Amino acid sequence: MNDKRILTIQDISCVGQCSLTVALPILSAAGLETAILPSAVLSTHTAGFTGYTFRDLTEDMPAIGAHWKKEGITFDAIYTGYLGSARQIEYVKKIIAETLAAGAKTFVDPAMADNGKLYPGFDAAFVEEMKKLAFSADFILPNLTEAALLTDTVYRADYDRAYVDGLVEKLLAAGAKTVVLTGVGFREGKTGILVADEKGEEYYEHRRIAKGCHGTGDIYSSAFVGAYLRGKSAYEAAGIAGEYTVRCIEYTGGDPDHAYGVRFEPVLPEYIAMLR
Ligand code: PXL
Repeated sequence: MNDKRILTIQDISCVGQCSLTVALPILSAAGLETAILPSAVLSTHTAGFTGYTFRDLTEDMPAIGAHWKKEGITFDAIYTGYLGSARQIEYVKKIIAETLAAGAKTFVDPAMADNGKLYPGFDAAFVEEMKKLAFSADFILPNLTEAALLTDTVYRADYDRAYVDGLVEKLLAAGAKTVVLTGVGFREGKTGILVADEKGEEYYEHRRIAKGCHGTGDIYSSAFVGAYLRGKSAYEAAGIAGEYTVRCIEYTGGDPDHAYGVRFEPVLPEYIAMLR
């Protein structure tokens, strides 16, 4: 395997096991040199904590991008997650345009919403900017709420196959190349991932742990990107990331003292084994 260098752009939530504190170790475990561009620094993530600090790093981005351009730095893949502001997305697109190596892939997790609701601090203007970034990427990894927002579709907690297929069709029609739609379950006790592109779709089903856990979207996306860049197909990477995420949730075991995230670290050896 050639060593690959990936850039990931998402926030630093200092405490809370999400975003960069999850992406860096998982991408490293996949054997990738990982460069980072923090979109914001928060004392904790915004789900379940109150009074967190939030420093938006939008203003730092143009100079960081200009320095990388001057140094001739390029990346073999770029993966974006939680971003700090709608305005920042313009800078992110410029940095991608200037630093993406020839033939390199982009992955956009439009981390902005879940369970039918935008995360605190995001609004319709952010969604409009996110559409531009998402629909220019090689891979988008939305959950059902994000897919509904990106396609101006009413979110339905109670959905059927026709609703999900409608979301996927709209995402592809809007310009998405490969859609990795997460948290799609059609049967009791099961959830899964729908991988779709213009050639068709494949569904990977796995067991569903009843308790919703925070940070699992970031674990999933990071594990997917790592597996894909290690040479797995999109469908294989979707399955590996799904299994790894479920194992992390199982390992955490619903511990009430650990409600802010999942214990993904001790399960990394299983992820590495799945990559072989
Ligand atoms: O896991 C997504 C995420 C990332 N970063 C921050 C968040 C969230 C979800 O709430 O608050 C700061």
